[in-house]
Amino acid sequence: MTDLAVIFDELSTSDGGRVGVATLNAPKSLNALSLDMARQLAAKLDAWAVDRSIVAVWLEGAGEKAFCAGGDIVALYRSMTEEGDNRGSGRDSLFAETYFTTEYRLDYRIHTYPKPILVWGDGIVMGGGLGLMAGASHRIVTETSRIAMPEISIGLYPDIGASWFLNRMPRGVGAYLGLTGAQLNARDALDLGMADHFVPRERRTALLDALAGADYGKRSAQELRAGVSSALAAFEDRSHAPSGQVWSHLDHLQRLVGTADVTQAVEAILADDRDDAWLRANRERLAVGSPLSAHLVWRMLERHRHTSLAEAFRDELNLSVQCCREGDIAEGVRALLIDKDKNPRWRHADVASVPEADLQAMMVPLWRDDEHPLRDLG
Ligand code: QUE
Repeated sequence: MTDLAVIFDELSTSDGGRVGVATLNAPKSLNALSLDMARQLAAKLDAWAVDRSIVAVWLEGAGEKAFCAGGDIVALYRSMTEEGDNRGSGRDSLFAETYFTTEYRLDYRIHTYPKPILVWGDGIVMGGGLGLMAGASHRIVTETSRIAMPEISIGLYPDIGASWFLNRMPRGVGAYLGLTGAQLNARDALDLGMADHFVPRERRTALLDALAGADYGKRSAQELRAGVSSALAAFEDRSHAPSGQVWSHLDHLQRLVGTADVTQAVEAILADDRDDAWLRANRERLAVGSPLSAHLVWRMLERHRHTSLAEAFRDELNLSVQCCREGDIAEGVRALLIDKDKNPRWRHADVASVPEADLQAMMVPLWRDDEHPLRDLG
């Protein structure tokens, strides 16, 4: 056993190159992305980007259960509630600022990376895990993939670029996923453009062997893509994918959230009595989620309908830090992961009673444009 946060390896290819392999290594916490992991992965991606012999990157999680269950919200919770090592905790939120800045910068790096990045999205891929997968050039899902943006349950909102990518799904679907934390399977992820390939999980090793045996030509960006694509083509087998939930319910979901405001959308989802296990689980998650978060889901999707990915990340950094300063997140993490009483006492009784002034306060800019920690993105 090793206690490295991320395990790095390099697979030799038959044409003299190497595939960089990065394994998130915290299986007991479902590979939740710690600040250490994010820093190490970012540094290695920088090195691999300029290393001529590296033809592609493979990113996966250790263990059988998860690629990555999300961010390190336990560390975030500690920084909000404890004195000591996380100096500048509490309202100064120095840890939160550092954590989210590092995470979003890494996510953005993956979106704009100059070489192919394959993500093996097996098992749980949620929140911060989806942030790592969303921007990769080759997003692979399997029979066990479970993908979601579950932040409403902890008093956060879909961050990690979701303000941008949830806006690129069929109208209303992003809002529904954010409000309910609905879980997508491999078929849904392919349908919604969140995954590119389905590969049965028992073919992982064979696929890695094929990547090592592929021809990457003279290493132009196009030849690297061609090498990866030719290796993947032989393993894609969508006949093994489960049947999806979203496409079959699309008209229904769009009717539920096709309302003038978030209060009506939430009322419509909660009042729905369609007898379907997936829809019911989504209603139940929304019913106990943070009312403030429901508003933030809706508002961020409105704000970022036409902005760039970089602008979305900058705005998310602002809002995520504000969520730590005055939102519901400490209480949400306490109830779900610390005390595990599953009984969060949110700041507001329901979605209808969240005052506009409270939302405005969350959206107050924390930095001047030329001092924003992510000012250099884009
Ligand atoms: C919403 C989230 C997260 C979550 C649950 C939510 C999240 C996250 C984890 C998580 C799960 C298991 C672990 C762990 C963290 O759960 O981001 O360390 O062992 O990381 O409802 O956003």
